[in-house]
Amino acid sequence: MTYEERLKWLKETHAELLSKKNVPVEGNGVYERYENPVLTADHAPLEWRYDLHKETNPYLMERFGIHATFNSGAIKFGDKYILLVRVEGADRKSFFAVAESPNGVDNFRFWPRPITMPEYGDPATNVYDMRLTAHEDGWIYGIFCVERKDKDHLADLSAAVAAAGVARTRDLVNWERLPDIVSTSQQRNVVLHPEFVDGKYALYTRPQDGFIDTGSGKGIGWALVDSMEHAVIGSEKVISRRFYHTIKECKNGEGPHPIKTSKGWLHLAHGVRGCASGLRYVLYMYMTALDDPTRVIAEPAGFFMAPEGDEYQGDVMNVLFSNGWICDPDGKVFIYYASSDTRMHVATSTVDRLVDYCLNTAPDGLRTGASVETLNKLIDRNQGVIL
Ligand code: M1P
Repeated sequence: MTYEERLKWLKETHAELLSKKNVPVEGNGVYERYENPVLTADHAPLEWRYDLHKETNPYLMERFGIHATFNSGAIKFGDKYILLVRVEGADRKSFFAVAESPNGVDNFRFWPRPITMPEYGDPATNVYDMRLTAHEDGWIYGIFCVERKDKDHLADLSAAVAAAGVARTRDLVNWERLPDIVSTSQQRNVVLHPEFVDGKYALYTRPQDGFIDTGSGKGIGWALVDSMEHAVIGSEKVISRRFYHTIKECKNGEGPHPIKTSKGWLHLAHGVRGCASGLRYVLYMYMTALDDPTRVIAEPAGFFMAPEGDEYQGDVMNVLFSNGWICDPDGKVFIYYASSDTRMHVATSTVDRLVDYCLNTAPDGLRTGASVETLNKLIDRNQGVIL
């Protein structure tokens, strides 16, 4: 192709991808997955990827490779559905960028530039997985993982340290960076609860012994801090515990901040278990009490969503991960999830259906006999119903 032909082809295929209509697919009654991913690396603007000057780029080659668009925070901003996307370049570095859609399920378009996130302390090697919280103090906070080289193990090129970075904004363009959260352990998947609790900011935490291993960290924790300007995690209470032979045997982590409902706080989280092909990441749900957000009142057994079809494949196989959802005033819930650290998808449900799922799905009995007992109760109940 000539330069001109290539440019025409690039513009047409990009425009076609961005305006592709998305449709729901009927499923298990709890939620509907949508047919197409809502964001892929190919959605990145052409101006980010190409030098569009024929004199300096006669072959119209990509000059900045975008590899993946995944693990996105989400928020309704005005009437727009916003994803705060983890964009990963071919160089393995992640950065944040905003994409907006008029309807939450298709036509996502990136804002012209990525976010220039101010540094705090030792500049980060990588930043990712931002959770957005419009807090009742009036700010929109973003908490994200900050990865730095582990300077105590310089010879080990994979040794890194994870901390929770904090920034706040009012417009999603200009960000005020606040000090990283101080914690005695490494932290990832830290999420800010939207309301004050006992006059303090409340954090969902995920203490971990190393950069990858949660080790002695027993699950998703909860900590109250006096200020987000100098957040210091003191004591952590484990609220969603890991268990042997469950979908969260190895690790878990809070997803987006929970949704407040009349029956309790609705939580979305990820659980990780090991298998012969590596780690398997799935999504699960639980609910906590309105008068005490640390008290679990329901937790359905097993996964809420697990990879299906093409979702299994990508940069890191067998992974579903969610750090963003949006609840509309009419109770419709847009669940944004990434598959295999590669692309973003959406599934929709309602607050009523998700609460019903949590309150009426049996918990994990933690042994096979208990599962069979649960199944038999359902079969008994259905006796006499003709299909
Ligand atoms: O590769 C799967 C996920 O691994 C990490 O999640 P966790 O800390 O729970 O193990 C993160 O790096 C996440 O971004 C990634 O999707």
